[in-house]
Amino acid sequence: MAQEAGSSSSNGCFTCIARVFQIKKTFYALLNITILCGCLTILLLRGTIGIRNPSFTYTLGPKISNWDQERSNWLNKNPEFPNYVNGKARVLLVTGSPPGPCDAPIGDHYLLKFIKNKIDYCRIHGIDIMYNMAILDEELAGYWAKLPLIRRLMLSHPEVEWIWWLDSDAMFTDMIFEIPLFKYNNSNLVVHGYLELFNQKSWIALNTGSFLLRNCQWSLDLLDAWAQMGPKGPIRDEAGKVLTAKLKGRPAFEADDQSALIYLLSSKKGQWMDKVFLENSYYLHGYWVGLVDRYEKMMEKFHPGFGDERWPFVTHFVGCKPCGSYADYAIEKCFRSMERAFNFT
Ligand SMILES: [Mn+2]
Repeated sequence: MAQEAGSSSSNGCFTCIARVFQIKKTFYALLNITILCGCLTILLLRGTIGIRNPSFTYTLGPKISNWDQERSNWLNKNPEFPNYVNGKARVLLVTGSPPGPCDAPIGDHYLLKFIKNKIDYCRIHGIDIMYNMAILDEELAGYWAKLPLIRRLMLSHPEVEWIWWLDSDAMFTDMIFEIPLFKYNNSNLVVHGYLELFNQKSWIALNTGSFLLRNCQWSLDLLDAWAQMGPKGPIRDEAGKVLTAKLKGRPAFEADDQSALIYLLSSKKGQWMDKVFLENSYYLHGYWVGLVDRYEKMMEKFHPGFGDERWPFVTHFVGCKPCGSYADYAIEKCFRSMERAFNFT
């Protein structure tokens, strides 16, 4: 006891210093935790309120650079899911509409007719079909939504050789015609378009309402490059100004996926165009104005199976926005024409 008491008193000062040291250590530890918490809070807030460093480029997802090899490995390991069945490439038709109801009930009625028409065509021709209503990326809403969707489908379906995007406002008007896929053995993107207009940088040189994209690394790279103008807000608004300035005939509005693709392909021709097939020998996309009024004449002279001006493969109601409350054309004319196309088929 005495020993202990003595020791305690003789070491009093040392205990004091040790205690102060201990308090300091605790203080610094707490300070560290506070700073760490502060940093985490700032990071979280940045994410929540969406502050972005403009020097960061937008990404559709983690960078993938060896997809061709990975996909080929997968196909070798899963022979029950081949990308070619009886010599025919496996095609997945992808379409979609917003998750909510249309502004008017008649819009939903026509969306139903459009999807019925697509299901019929796909069933007859052995094509897989996928209808998307989910929002996959808040940044890429509206007409940009197809990009993250296509990317995701490519990665989750290595057995699919071609993804075929078809707008919800497009319908098959030739149920017999088949896409001549053999023509595209050396291409990765097939889109309805005209080289002459493309060389003039016309904003209607090609149409992204209907296009085929091969499931490969090239396509993932294209989607990444293509998506750069998509994020909504200042990026999309500013990009819209660039596109209107650079593309012939383009009205002033925010960046859209079609203009962005034309701009990307024409400004980097050497990088992309050797794998792009501009198709116009049949209507992969057919502009409805000028087609719907000729159906009777077509029926007099021709029959389905041509896919071209004699019997258009796809009739696309560009500008009609069946699900929205405004349209470029009188909405009455749109719905009347859709009904005609539906019955023509
Ligand atoms: Mn469309």
